Amino acid sequence: MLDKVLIANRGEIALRILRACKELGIKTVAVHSQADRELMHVRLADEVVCIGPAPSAQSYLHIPALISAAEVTDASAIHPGYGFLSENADFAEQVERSGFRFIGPRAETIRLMGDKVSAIKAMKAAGVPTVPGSNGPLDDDDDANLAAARRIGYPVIIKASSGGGGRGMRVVHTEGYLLSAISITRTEAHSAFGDGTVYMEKFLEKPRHVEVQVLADGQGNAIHLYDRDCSLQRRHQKVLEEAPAPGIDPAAREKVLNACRDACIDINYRGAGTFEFLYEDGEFFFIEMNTRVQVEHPVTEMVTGVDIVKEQLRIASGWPLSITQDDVKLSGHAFECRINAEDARTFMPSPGRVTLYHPPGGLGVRMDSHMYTGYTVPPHYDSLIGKLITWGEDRDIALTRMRNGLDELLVEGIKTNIDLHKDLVRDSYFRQGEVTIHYLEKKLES
Ligand code: MV4
Repeated sequence: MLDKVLIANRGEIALRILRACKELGIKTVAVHSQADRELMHVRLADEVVCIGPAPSAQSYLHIPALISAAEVTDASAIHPGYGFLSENADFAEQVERSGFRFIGPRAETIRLMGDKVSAIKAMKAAGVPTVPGSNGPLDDDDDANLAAARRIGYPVIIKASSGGGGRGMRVVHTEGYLLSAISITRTEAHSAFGDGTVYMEKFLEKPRHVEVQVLADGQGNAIHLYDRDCSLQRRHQKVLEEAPAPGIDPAAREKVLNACRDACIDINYRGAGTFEFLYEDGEFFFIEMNTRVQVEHPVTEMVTGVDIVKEQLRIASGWPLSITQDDVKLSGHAFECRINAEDARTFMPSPGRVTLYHPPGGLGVRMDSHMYTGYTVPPHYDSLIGKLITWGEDRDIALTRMRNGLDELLVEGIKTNIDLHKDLVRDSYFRQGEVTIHYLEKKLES
């Protein structure tokens, strides 16, 4: 087992990783910026290193500072969490070249998935269903691009290969706009990502966002941990997630879950990963793969009983998966509400001092948060201050526990989105399940 892990992150996920390390008897190193001395996991870690000033670029994104911190503390591995450097292939490579284990896939896998054109190609070859599209980068050949769009059928979407997570995309409804859309998206992609490669897909107009969690040990073993629905989002920021995705066609689901597991073996995947799909009219369409632990991983933990972060640590230690597919039994239903420090109307971040924090409790209630009464939310980072997760024997019970949990949760002194969640968990469409990716934005407009 790994001896000592450096946690290259902050906030709730840093605490989540620290808890997993402690359960496995692994020593911990917390790194923090000058704005983050008061973080909960910094108090609890075996060793602490300040890695730089508040701005992320000079701390949590500063690769030499992180590697130096691993060197001076003699850490054996680095856990990147989510965001920051978690999907930076150069970071993974430098970590491993410096003699530390990167807790995640090999750098070449991160690179493969970071390039959406190559990710889709690899997944299609491995038997994962993809969106009808150009099956590769678009050339500077207007006639060929017009022909491709006609074959696919309008509307189409032009996406930057180096984009992802909603950056660098343009929808085209009619032929007259296709060529300018390709050229604008290419130019934007070039300046934003330094890569003007774009590709084309059929634009799905009312999909749900359903993703599949996988674990693989890089030694020939892989399992899926079922699916999550993350359709409730605003401007590509997820708000509320659940597992399993409700109302999915059972045959399509069985097939996609097995395809994801097989694809992991096919590409010799290592670590935790997520296959992102659009789900429309009973069909799954792969769009991207995430090579990190995700914010919403707890809903999967609640319905499978598998500790995803502990599995990441075991895999990074070189151990084979501790469980087989047959050991994974789906049980009940779980929801997660992302609690943000933000203005309810403008969604602008609302940092400041938490004058009172009271987390909810009871059977099937989990609060993943680094908050405490007196904690000051710094203005420099993401506004996520906690995640309320509930589990129940069925969707109704889990949702009732979420309504009760939100009513119990007290966060005073800063603005939060708790009232939005209280409204959502009482929304009649959401309660029925199966809302699309557009539902929340439409609801907020009205
Ligand atoms: C799409 C799509 C419709 N059709 N691709 C946005 C984020 C990026 N991961 C992919 N995205 C989309 N790709 C096709 N062919 C609609 C979206 C999309 C979306 C996807 C998932 C979650 C939220 C979304 C919000 C707007 C658009």
